[in-house]
Amino acid sequence: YSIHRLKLKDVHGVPLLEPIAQSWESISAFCPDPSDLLIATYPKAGTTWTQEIVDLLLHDGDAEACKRAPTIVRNPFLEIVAPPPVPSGLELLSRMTPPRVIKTHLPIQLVPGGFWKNKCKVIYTARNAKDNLVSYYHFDRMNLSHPDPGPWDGYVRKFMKGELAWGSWYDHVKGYWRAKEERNILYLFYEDMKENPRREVERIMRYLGLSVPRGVLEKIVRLTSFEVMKDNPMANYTFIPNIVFDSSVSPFMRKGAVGDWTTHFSPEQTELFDEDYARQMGSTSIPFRSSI
Ligand code: PPS
Repeated sequence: YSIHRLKLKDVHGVPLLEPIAQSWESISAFCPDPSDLLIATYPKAGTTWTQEIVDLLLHDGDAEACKRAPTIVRNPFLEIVAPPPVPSGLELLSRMTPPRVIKTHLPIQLVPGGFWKNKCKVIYTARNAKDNLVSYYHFDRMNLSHPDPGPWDGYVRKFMKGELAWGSWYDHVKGYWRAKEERNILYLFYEDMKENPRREVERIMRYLGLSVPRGVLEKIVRLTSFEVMKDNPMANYTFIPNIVFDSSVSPFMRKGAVGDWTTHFSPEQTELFDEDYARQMGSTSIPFRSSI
């Protein structure tokens, strides 16, 4: 098959990859089981990391069990419609029996209503805007099925305007934040996971109603470190051929760090971004680290 950079298409005001927009009716009609768990993120906020922690918690820290298949096969990516070897979400879900762990990048208003009706558990992971942007930039460079990111400066502006696939980062993080009490969403931060992974793994464990021994918890923290996951072929996306994910441009597991934006943003870009950030975030009290 040939790979080409896809276009974006508006779905209820959110730009999505064209094949997703074309299948929107069946995606939005998906009805989960109450036992299914949803892991929701803006792209590049720490999805794969959260997924690996959850899978290990559900398998008592059994590393081999969690190498049964690549992340995207273990946890279907709800809305994705892509050529092989990337399995389309709905197709994969139809072949799996609940309880399932499902990944999505959809902003909260586009999440199929069945998740709320069935009171599914939802874990949301957020990452500070500038690092999230940098990670997305490199991903859009290497993922040859995504729209061309173009030059860095223009990319920063597109991010600010919400013109990237899955739309505005600002609306995304705010949407889940506002709904988190009412819908019992566990809201995590990438920076907290970096700072104290054990504390955050424990939070996830409690949210899922699980209890694993201390030794297992320590093992899960080790197995989900950036260094270990980078070398885990079932977590690092190296199963996707280079004609789709061109790892010579940038690997999927790139840096896994907090604060990499400082090596990308010029002082002018920082100023412009921070001004706009204050405007877009307004009085929202989401505790992103202001020093980042
Ligand atoms: S995706 O495509 O949206 O599912 O990508 P996602 O997994 O959300 O984000 C990829 C970024 O997360 C980093 N990553 C990690 N950081 C720290 N620890 C662990 N274990 C880890 N696993 C993945 C990955 O390196 C990408 O960030 P950058 O900054 O580009 O390195």
